[in-house]
Amino acid sequence: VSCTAAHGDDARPGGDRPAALTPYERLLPAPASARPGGPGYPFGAGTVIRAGRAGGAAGAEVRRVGELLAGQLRGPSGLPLPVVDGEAGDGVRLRLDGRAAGLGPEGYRLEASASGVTLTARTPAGLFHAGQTLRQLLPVSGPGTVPGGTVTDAPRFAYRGAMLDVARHFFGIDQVKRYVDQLAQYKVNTLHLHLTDDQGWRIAVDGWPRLAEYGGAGEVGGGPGGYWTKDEYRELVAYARERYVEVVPEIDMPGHVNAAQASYAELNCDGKARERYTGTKVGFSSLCVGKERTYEFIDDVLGELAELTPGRYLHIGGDEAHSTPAADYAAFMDRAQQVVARHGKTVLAWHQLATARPAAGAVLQYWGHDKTPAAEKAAVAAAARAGHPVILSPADRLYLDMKYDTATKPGLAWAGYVPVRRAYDWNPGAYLEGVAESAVLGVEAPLWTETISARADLEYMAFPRVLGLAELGWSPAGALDWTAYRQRLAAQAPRLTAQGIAFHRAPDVPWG
Ligand code: TNX
Repeated sequence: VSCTAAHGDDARPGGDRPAALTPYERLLPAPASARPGGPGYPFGAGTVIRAGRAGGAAGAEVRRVGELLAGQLRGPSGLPLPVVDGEAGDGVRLRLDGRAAGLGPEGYRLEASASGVTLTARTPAGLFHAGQTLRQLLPVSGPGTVPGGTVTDAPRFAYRGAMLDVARHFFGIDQVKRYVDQLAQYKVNTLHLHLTDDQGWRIAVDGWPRLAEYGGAGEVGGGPGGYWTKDEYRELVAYARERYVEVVPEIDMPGHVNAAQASYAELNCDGKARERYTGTKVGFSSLCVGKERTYEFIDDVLGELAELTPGRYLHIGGDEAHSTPAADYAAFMDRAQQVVARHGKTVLAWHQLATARPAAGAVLQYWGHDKTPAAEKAAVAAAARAGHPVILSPADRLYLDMKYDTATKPGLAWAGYVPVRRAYDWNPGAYLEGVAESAVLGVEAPLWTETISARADLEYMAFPRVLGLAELGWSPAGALDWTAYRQRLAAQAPRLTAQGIAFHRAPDVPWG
C-alpha cells in the first residue's frame, strides 16, 4: 500500500495552513492508501444512499448502516438523502463483498467518480468506517462534491479504545453516547467504562442492590453521584454496538472498592461498613481476600455484567492494590480470573496483573510512563512474550486527564504535562522494550475524572488529543508524521466546532 495522504505535505509552500490540504490529504486517521483522481461526485437533491443487495440479516444490517450514515450526512448537507435497497444507479452505494478478504474485518474501499461513491467492505463494520471517511470528504456544511479518487484502508491495530471513568464523577448515558459518536467518527472501536471505584458504584446489580443505591449516591467533591440501571446500560451498549464500538466494562478490584465496602459490611474483613468517600486518594481499600463471601460477591457481580455485555472482555482492574499484600493479591486475581472465564469472557486487567499470574489469554493494559521502574516494564514484556496481548495506555502519552501544560485548569500532572504533540508523536509498535508490535493489541486513551465533572471539561481534555489516539491505532506506521498530522488535525477544527465540541486550541497546532 502506498500512502499519498500523509507524506510530503510539509514541503509545500504554505503547507502550514490547513486550507492548503486537499480533502484526501485531510483524512484523519490517515488511510493506508488514498489516490485522488478523476471527476468527482456532486451531492445534490437527487442523491440517494443505496443499501446494497445482500439479503437476510446481513442485508438488514447494511441497511441500518446506510440509515445511520444518511442521518449523519443530512444535517451538514441539508439534503434529504433517502435510503433505498439495491446498488444499481447513481449515488452512494454500500456493498458487502465477502471476497474483499484483503480488507480484513474492519477495512474498506471507497471509490468516488462522476456517477457516485461506492463503499465496499467485507463486513458492516467496514462499511461503517467507510461512511465516516465519506463524511470527511464532504464539506462541513452545505452540499458539495466528493472529489474523484480511491481510498483503500484497514486498521493497524484491532483495539482502538477510549476509557471513561464514571466512578469519580458520574455521567449520564446521554453524555456517554455523545462521546461514542465523537469517537466512532474517527474509527475508535472500543469504549472501556470504569464503572466502580472508591467514590462510587455506577451499575445496578440485582443481587446486591445497595451497591448502586447507596454506593452510587456520591462522588468526588460530595456531589450527588448516580448510577445506571441495567436498562440504561443495555441501551448504551446497544448504541455503541450500532456504531461498531465494543463496550468493555470494568469492575476494579481488589483495590478501589470503598464504595462497595460502604454498601455492604460483609465485604470487609472486620465486618464493619466503611464511610462513603469523596476525596481523591488511591490505594487505601481492599476486598477481604480470605473471606469466601468475597468470591460469591464477585461471581454475582461479574455474572450479571457478563450477561449484560455482548463484548468479549471483562476488565477486572487490579491496579494500585496498595492495601492488599502481594501474595493475597496474586491469590485473589487467580480466582477473579477464573470467575471471568466461567462467565465466558476474556480477562482484561491493568498491567499489575503481570506481577501475579495472568491466566491464559488474559490481556494486559499498560499504564506506565517514562519513569516507570525497568523491572515493572520487564514484567509486562515477559508476559507479552508468554503470549499475553498488550494494550498501551502510557500515562504520559495517552492519559487524557493529564494537563496539556501549566495553563490547563482541569486535570492532574502526576505523569507530567501531555501536550498534543507528546500524545501523538510515538510509535506503539516499538514503545515498550521487549514488546513486539505483534503483541500489541492496540492503544487506549483513559479519561480519569477526579477533576472533571462538566461536559465541557471532559471534551476539552479529550479533544484534540483523542484524535491522535485514533490515528495511532488506525494508520500505518509509515503515515505517522507530526508535521503532516498537525495540519490534518487543524483541518478538523471546523468539524469539531460544528459538533459543538469545545476543544483545546493547543498552541502546537496551526489552527489558522
Ligand atoms: C492512576 S491508571 C489510576 C487511577 C487514577 C489515575 C489518575 C490506573 C490504573 N489507576 O486510579 O484515577 O491514575 O490519573
